[in-house]
Amino acid sequence: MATPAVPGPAGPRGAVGPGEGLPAVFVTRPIPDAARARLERSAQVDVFDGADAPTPAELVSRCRGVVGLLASSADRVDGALLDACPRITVVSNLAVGYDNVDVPAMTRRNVPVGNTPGVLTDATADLAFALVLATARRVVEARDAVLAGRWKSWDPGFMLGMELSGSTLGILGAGRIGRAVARRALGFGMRVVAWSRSARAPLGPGLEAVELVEFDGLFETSDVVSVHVALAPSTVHLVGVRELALMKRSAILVNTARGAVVDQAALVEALRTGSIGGAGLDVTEVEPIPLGDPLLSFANCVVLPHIGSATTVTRVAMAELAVDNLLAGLRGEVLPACVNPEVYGTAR
Ligand code: 8YV
Repeated sequence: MATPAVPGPAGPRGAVGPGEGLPAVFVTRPIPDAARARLERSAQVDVFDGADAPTPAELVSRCRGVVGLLASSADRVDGALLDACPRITVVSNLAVGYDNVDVPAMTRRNVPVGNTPGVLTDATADLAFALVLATARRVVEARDAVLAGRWKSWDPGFMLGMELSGSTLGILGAGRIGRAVARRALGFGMRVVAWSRSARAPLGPGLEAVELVEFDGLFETSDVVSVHVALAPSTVHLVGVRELALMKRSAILVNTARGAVVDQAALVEALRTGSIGGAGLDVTEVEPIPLGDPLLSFANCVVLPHIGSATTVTRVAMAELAVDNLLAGLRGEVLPACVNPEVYGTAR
């Protein structure tokens, strides 16, 4: 972990040296004890312990004077925050996604940004597949039927769903998590197709059977479309009216990436008109989703509270990597997982 410092032309701003006392950091959500204890050995740690994430005003007020920020995807980290809190030298995001961080604004101020790639791949892929199974086999609807006393007798036509074996799974975005979902789908006897802007076939060991297809073709041929692209300006509403219209009437949309990749109003309309078969969502455009949201009114739509990485093992690993990133930044070293390595003046 002792990566040598590689300062850029200007160097990461304001790195704290030994002998100046422990640097102050703000952690926006409670993190597992071992990671917190490790951080406390090298920093004065202020952990936000509110029931919800800090409001933007709370974030600014708690970040005044700190040099390190450990944020979650619920926190908007932008140029205005850094201007209000100019001592911040490093931002560590407790997530692989970093759409909540204005990275160009951080880079302009020479602030490295860390994320947590790799450690949450399997947990998130498992959850995506849980949504595939839940929607294809109507698990939540069936449980609700039991609780509501609608299980009267064994009925050969009751709660019929989609047979996964032999069906086609379309992976939208063939990064780490998309490929991990593809592996699971192959294990279930599914045909797997994938669309990616950058990946080339084969997608990796064990994925030789995955066929790369055109964007429209993915929607037209898949029985289940699973979304795995990062949220960026180019992917906002990547799945909209047009793409939903391309899908089979029986097909299911699963999203464990970011809510805004899917045009939620268009999805509501597709579910309302029955132009697709169902949806399984771990993420929504507004989180938490308001209780009156129309998405929550469809029996064939399962909405989860953004729990893709929510296993104990994974959350510990995420916190450890986020702390590694934060500590490296405080020391002026290259972050182990840095999304804007250009702050060091060298591409990595
Ligand atoms: C996090 C995630 O739980 O890593 C991501 O990008 O979406 C989840 O693993 C969440 O973003 C908390 O920061």
